[in-house]
Amino acid sequence: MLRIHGAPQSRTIRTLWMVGELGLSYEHNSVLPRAPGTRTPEFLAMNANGRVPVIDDDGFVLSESMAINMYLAKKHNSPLYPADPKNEALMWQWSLWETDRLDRQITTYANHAGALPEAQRDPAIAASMWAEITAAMAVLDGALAKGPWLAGGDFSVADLNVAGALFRGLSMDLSAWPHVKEWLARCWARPAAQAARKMREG
Ligand SMILES: N[C@@H](CCC(=O)N[C@@H](CS)C(=O)NCC(=O)O)C(=O)O
Repeated sequence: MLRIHGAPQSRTIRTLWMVGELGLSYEHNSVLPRAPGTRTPEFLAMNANGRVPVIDDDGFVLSESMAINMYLAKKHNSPLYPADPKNEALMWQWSLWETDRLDRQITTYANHAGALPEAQRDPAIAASMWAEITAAMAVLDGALAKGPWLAGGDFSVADLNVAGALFRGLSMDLSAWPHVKEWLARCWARPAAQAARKMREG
């Protein structure tokens, strides 16, 4: 049995989207980031970083949301896992790019622009993160101007991983990046994405 650890209000939304695409059944430990449940010896034995998501797939334990999605799609022979080596490499490229250029920047920006208690917010940190985010969004927009999907002719794990990470973009003004805006809407219109979003937002 596949067991998913992590609440949908975390990066686990990416995993929940993927299992929806694959039609997998799973058990869900909907633990929030930094909750006591992520600090137990049992949890830390699965992920010494104490972070979510983590999966336990019949005893095979894996963390890192991007790696989890690649693993699940490949294991289940999903067409979402690019068959062509070049498209597979593009899936890696975009997933690693997102992790490097956007992932932590988005979270840090969201914290310092509003999520943290006011006294803990630092406008300078928010501004520097926003500068990195806008630069990365311009890169993504340029790539999507050349074609509708990031790795080949169809929606794939590359799109799911990057669009999943851009969840907050759904409630942002993306008019400066029209190709990202349209692509993000296409990705999140998928039934599995909608189901994952419903789990997050209720
Ligand atoms: N690169 C990791 C990041 C995981 C991560 O930072 N998860 C956050 C929740 S979205 C977390 O568990 N944070 C707990 C903490 O900071 O202690 C991934 O993509 O899975």
